[in-house]
Order: sequence, then structure tokens, then C-alpha cells
Amino acid sequence: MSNIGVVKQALTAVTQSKKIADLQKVTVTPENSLKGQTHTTDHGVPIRDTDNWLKVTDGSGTGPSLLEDQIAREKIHRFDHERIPERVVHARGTGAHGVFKVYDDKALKYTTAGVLTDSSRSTPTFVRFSTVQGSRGSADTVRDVRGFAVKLYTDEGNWDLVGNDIPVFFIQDAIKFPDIIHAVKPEPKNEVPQGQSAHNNFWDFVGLQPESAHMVMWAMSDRGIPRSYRMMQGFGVNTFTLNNSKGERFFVKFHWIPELGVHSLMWDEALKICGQDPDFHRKDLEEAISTGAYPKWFFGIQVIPEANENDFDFDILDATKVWPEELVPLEIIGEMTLNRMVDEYFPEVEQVAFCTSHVVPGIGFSDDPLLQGRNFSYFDTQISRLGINWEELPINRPVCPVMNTHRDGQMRHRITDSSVNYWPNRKDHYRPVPKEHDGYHEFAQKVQGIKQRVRGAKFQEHYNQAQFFYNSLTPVEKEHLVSAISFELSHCDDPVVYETYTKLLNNIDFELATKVAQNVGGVVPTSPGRPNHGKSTPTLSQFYYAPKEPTIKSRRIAILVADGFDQAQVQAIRAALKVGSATTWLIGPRRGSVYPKGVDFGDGKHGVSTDHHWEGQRSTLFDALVIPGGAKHAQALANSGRVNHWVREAFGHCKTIGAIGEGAVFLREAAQLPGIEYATNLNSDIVVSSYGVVTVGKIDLGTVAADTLKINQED
Ligand code: HDE
Repeated sequence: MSNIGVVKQALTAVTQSKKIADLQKVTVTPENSLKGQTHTTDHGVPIRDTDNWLKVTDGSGTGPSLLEDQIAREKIHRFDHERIPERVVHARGTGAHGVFKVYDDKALKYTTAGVLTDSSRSTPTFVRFSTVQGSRGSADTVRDVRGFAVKLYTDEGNWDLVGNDIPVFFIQDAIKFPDIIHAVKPEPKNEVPQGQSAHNNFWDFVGLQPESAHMVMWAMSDRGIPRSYRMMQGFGVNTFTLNNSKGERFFVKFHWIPELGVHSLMWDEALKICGQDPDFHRKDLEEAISTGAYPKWFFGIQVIPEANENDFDFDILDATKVWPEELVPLEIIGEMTLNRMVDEYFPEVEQVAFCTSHVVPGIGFSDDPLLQGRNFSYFDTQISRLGINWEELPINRPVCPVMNTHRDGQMRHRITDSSVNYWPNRKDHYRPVPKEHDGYHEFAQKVQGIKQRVRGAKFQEHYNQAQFFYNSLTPVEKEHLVSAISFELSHCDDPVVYETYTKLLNNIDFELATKVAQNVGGVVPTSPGRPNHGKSTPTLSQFYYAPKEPTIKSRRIAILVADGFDQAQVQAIRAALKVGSATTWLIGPRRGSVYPKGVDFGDGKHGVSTDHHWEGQRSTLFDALVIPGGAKHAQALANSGRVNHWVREAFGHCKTIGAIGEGAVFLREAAQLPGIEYATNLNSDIVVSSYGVVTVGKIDLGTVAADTLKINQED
């Protein structure tokens, strides 16, 4: 068995859960038992030939194909029907299994939900991450909101927490959802663009619907281009409720905070990765899980007692608003770890189906008008995607008993051996849980009023929190935000659109509006549209979430080598990075053997296998880069235009670059990274320069004739 096989087997042992055991009941063909198994039709008849359609032939092997070939017909018909409708939003995604735990029973003061209060439980979970705009085959690293949908298979039924990586939403009332989605999706005339919001219709809509201003700020910030699904926050967004055993009710918002911190790509990187590796985020999740670097999130709640509902200058049921943590502290009560990839994409990731209306006893809804609409929408969409029996699908079915009088419908799998299918019945089947026991019951909320199509007074204010978010960004984050909106508006060719939006921006911030308007030819303001309240919080900048101890865990680090590299250095670097749980990748002039210093080229014995050719994997796919010493190797790197571009591009994307000896000379003389100080002799062991360039002068660099390293001008 390969090393990877051994690791996989070891990891599998620790990733069993009730849900995995349940799925294994239908995993009829585990890979290790497939070898040598007989090919059959779907009705189980063994077949001899799956390569040739039955023909009438005179012996020459050609002739008309026969429709009577039921084996060929079955194969083609099954294939013709392989596709189901993709999700109308969030079509592109990936998923993984995991486990959720709470630390203690502190939340008992808010809720009776066992999943949130019983620390002896390990609740199996399935998480699906997604983008929103693009179709199923679109790229991962587009600028977009990311879906963060969690299914918790609790002992009292499934709880679906269907969130995003951004804590607010574009609209306040669910009735506007088709409008915002039509506006952001490819335009109706020509079905462009794909995986982008950079087009007239999106900016037209958000310019005319100012309640979206806050979310637009978030989506255009670095949150819109995460480095990894593992490095984003998750938010339930809507306001839910918790009920305790005393009959008290609390409003609640749910949060996921990644252990590794919140990190983003640079926009230039994101654009390039779309072409270089459109599955970048999918592969990233798989790589982390299969190497045992299990992604982890801390789970937090913000809680407001029912009596305090109206204490804030915003409406706590308005999904376009955050609850500032200074006003409503975040309580961390548990964590979720993802530890297992799926065995097959379609039956698990494509067929998993979430419903915001799926909550468990102790958790309820609020009058948040977005949530109320979502509770209708998700069930309906699953019927059209998967059919009415979608909850029987293996990935969706609960791990606790399911028993009721629902019957029939397309694709019914369950067989209930009962002569009655209604309640009440003479046999006492399907008896509802007695009132004094558990079971879901609605909070007895008093409701009275007038039927009207209206929104609350506090729902009318749209700019305070957009400004709050902008004020809370660091200067670098603000710069990225300006560039992002400028990129998007530059893709709008209707002046009405970019003029309207630049005017709207002036209600958020004068400096922001001025810079964007100058970039895109919009309306440059002469004075602020409204005063800036000046309020900010550290908790909205993604820097706030940096892990307490800096970590390189699961980061991808490239080591650039050519023939003549210093192998002892490479071994030492790899060992050191492995201790920090990073992965290292040798990138060379060819995928195959590269020969270290002191070994004859092609000696057939001492070559070291590289992972990739430097044309095959670009710097954008790595987090950091190391260049070892070795004079001949450094010369070869210097001679390659691609390598010089590789290194400069990594530098341009602010990646950490380390170099030793001749590797440092290469950086200085060939790649010519600007504004950097280098280690120059044995005595200056290590020089940490600006932009994270670290050079080590293990040798006297003066002995390496600098001018022997020349840049290949092709690049
Ligand atoms: Fe969704 N949303 N949504 N949404 N949403 C769907 O359900 C909808 C909203 C979110 O990985 C659909 O199964 C309405 C907010 C995620 O399978 C659909 C409204 C948030 C996913 C639907 C919203 C989300 C969806 C399409 C406005 C963040 C992917 C396929 C009231 C909290 C789940 C599907 C997955 C998917 C409707 C707003 C997150 C059509 C009507 C707010 C992560 O039912």
C-alpha cells in the first residue's frame, strides 16, 4: 500500500460517526472490494461485452446496430438522464463530513437543544461550501459570496444551519430574492458573465436598492476572494431564536470562526487561479483532509433576551445588519472539525439538500422577513431538484428514527410495514410525542396586527453599518475594496449604472466614492453625501481573526530546484516545514528526476523526483517559496524566463520567499526583487527583509560572481 493509502486508512479509523456508519449501509461498492467484480446490468445480469453494440454483420465487423440491444440501450438511457437541475443559486460547491461538539452546558440558560448543551455528544455534520453566482462548472476563486451550509445530524433530527461567509445579506425581505438573483446572474440577452458580478445588471440593481449597500461592501472586500474554504468565517445571517426550559425566548445569531484565521487571495492571484486551477478550493479542502490537517471552526452565539429586542438603533430582525460585538458579545460554546471527504461526489455533495426550516427542539425562528421567506423556499427547491422523497436520500436522512404517515411520491425508498397510514388510528401507530415530553413545540408568541405590505421603521436606514464596516477596515483592506469596486464598475458599460453607484458610495464614505469615481469615470463628489459617524470595531477586519500563534499548518510551500541544487538544504527545509505541518512541493525544470549538486546528470540513481514542472504549477498555487543554494542550479533558474516570472509574481503577491546562498544571489541579481536587503556573507546568518523575503547567507555570497547570473530576457 502506498504511503497515502496508509495515511488514509489511519485517518478513516478516526472519522467514523453515526452518519458515516449509516452511509456505509448504502456504499455497496467500497473501492477495495471492487477489484475483479463482475460487470452487470442494472437488473443484475452479468454481461460479457460492454464495448461493442450488437450489430448485424457479415463477418467483417461492420453493419447496422440493433435497437434490440437492451444492454446498450440501458447504458445510453442511464447516461442520458445523469443530470439533475443544478441549484438555482450556489450551484458550484464541495462538501465534507465532520463532527460538532460543545464544550459544556453553558447554553442551557438559553436553550434545551441537546446539540448545543450536551458536551458528551459528538454530532455528525456534513458541510457544503459554495459560490453563489456561477453555474456548476464555474471556477472556485471568483469574487463572490461563499455559502457555508451545515447539516447537523442530531439525536433529535437534522438541524440545517444554512449560512454564508458574510454576516449580512443584500436584501431585507425574501420577496426581493428573485430580483437580486436575476440581477447578479448572467444577463438574459446573452447569458454573460459567468461567475462574476461585474456587469451592468448587478450594479444597476444594487444602485437602486440601497439596502444592499452594506453587503456590497463585504462582497467587494477581501472576503469575496477567500484563500480557502478553511479560512473563512461562517454566519447563520438570519436571526433565529433559542428557548430554554423555563419557557424564555432569546434571539440568536450563529457564527463559525476558523482556527486558521481568515485569509484571502489577492485579486490578481484569484483571477489567474480561475484559469490555472478552477478547482483550487475543492482541491484545497481535499488536500487538507487527506493529509490529516483537519479544518476546524469555533462555534459562537450572540444572544439577545426577548425583552431587549428594541434596545438597538437598528432592527435586530434586519438581515442587512450585524450585531456589533461591543453591544452583543460573542460567546464561543463549541467547535466543528471536518475530517472526511466524500466517497462519491454526486450522491453526497450534489444530493445533499438543506432547509432553513429544519431546526430541532430548543431552536426556533424569528420574524426576520428574510428567514420567513427562506423557510418556504428551500423545501420547495429540493422538490424540484430531487423530488418529494429527497429526505430519504442517504446523505439527507437523519440518524435518529423517522416515522410518520407521509407516503408515496416518486422514488419512495422506505417500506413501512403498517396497515394504517393516518392518525389517529386503532393500532396506535405514529402517536405524537406527549406534551410533557420532548418533541418540537413552537414558542407561544403573541401575534396581533394588521395585514400590510410594509417594512419596519428601522429597516429604512441603509448606510450606518456600511460605513461602520468601511471604517473598520485596515488601510490595505480599504485599498483592496476601492480596487475591487473599480474593477467591477469598469466592466459596466452603461454610464447610468456607474454614475448611480458612485453617487451611492458617497453616502458611505467621501474618500471611497472619490477614489472609485475617479477610477471608473463616475460622478466625483465635491462633498460627503452624509457625515461619517466615525464608528468602527476591530471585529470586522479579517486581521482580527489571525490565529494567536502564527501557523504554517496546511500551507503549500514550493521549493524551486534545478540540476545542481543543494540536496542537504532541501532535506533540512522539508523536514523543518513538515514539523510545522506545511506541505512542500518540489518544482523543477521537468516532472521527473532532477540531479543534486555533486551527482552526474542522469546517473540513474541519485535523481530526486519533482512534483511539478514550473510551467505546470505557477506561484499562484502556493503560499510561500524557498530557493535553496547550488551554483549550477541558481544559474539555471536565472536562465529561465518562466522562473524569473514565477518568483517576481510570488513577490508581487506578497508571498513569503526564503533563499539560501546562491539562491539568494539569484534573487538579488536575476529576479531583482526591488527594495530588499539580502544576506551577503557567512556572518550575516539571516536577513529578514521587507515583504517577508528571508535570505540566509550560508556561504560567502561574495564568492559567487554575481554577473554570471543573467536574466533570460524572453519573459
Ligand atoms: Fe439561499 N437558497 N436563499 N441564502 N442559500 C438556496 O436552496 C433563498 C439566503 C444559501 O449548499 C437554494 O438548496 C431565498 C441567505 C446557501 O446546498 C434556494 C433567500 C443565505 C445555499 C435558496 C435566500 C443563503 C443556498 C438554492 C432569501 C445566507 C446553498 C438551492 C430570502 C444565510 C445550500 C437550494 C447548499 C441555497 C433560497 C437567502 C445561503 C433557492 C429565497 C440570507 C449556503 O432555495
